[in-house]
Amino acid sequence: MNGKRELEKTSQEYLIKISKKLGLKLKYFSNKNGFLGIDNKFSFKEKVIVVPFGLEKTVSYGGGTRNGPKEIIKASHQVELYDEELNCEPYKKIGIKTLKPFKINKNIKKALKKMSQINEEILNKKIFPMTFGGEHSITPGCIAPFAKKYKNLCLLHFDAHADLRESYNGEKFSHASAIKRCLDYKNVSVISFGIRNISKDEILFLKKSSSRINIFWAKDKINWNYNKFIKLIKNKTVYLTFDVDGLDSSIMPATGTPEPGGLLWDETLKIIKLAAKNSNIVGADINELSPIKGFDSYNFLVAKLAYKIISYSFKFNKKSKY
Ligand SMILES: [Mn+2]
Repeated sequence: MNGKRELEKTSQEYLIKISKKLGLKLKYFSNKNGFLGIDNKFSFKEKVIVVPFGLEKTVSYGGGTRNGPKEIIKASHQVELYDEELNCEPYKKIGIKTLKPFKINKNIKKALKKMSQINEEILNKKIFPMTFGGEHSITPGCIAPFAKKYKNLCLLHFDAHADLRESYNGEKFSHASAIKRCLDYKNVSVISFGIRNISKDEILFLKKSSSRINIFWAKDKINWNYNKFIKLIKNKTVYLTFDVDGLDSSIMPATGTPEPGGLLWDETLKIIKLAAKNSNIVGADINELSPIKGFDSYNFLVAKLAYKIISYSFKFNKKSKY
């Protein structure tokens, strides 16, 4: 008996050792140097981990997204911690830590694997990952552990582009195929906002997959039916993916492929708030920011957007509300 118990104990220890070895070592910035520049003296148990992942491999027009995470974090130090709409300092209720950047492999498949390992580790701790790209091609890696864990996963997708191409410039994992790669998981569906750039082939795929893809076209935005949106997202497990070119190019020119006719700030917040109130948002990424030297307001917009996404997601969530 004792011998058996002993054996069980050692094999358990062995498994723990192995899983520790397999697991990534998560290293954090001091809170002061991380997202929002939180006072080091403030102690908390984190519910959100910010993941900087500046992958830049497949951009097709302007480059520079690799500098996105660094500039968003820098700009976040100027974001007011008090939220006048929510009447509190959401970070105090939530608890936010920021990972130090990982070395990103030049091979895109290996880089995506690393991204999904990071999120798997975070998800295992029951923590909400907020990832800063980098280009949009990171998203299939980000959602992989969520698609594994949840029976159904709904992507709430903001973008100028449908990103439904099978491949682009010969690359299956291109940023122009980001959503198509996510839909390779059969339990994933998508609701897209702000789309105003789509190819003929993508339209064909869209028609074939209409049960899994719902698009709120930018051209229709004055007439968007928000009740339809609420019905679509009601009680779903949601991962939010935000390509900043979904925003109008007047407020967000700092991106590789800016497009006119996009979302404005208030409209964007309205959609995110409706989603937070009606579903369970479990993780998010913001990508494709390509900082322009001397124009900090665009970096600031993204930093503030990230804080709003986190704040809404917890404030209005039935399980985790504060
Ligand atoms: Mn895009």
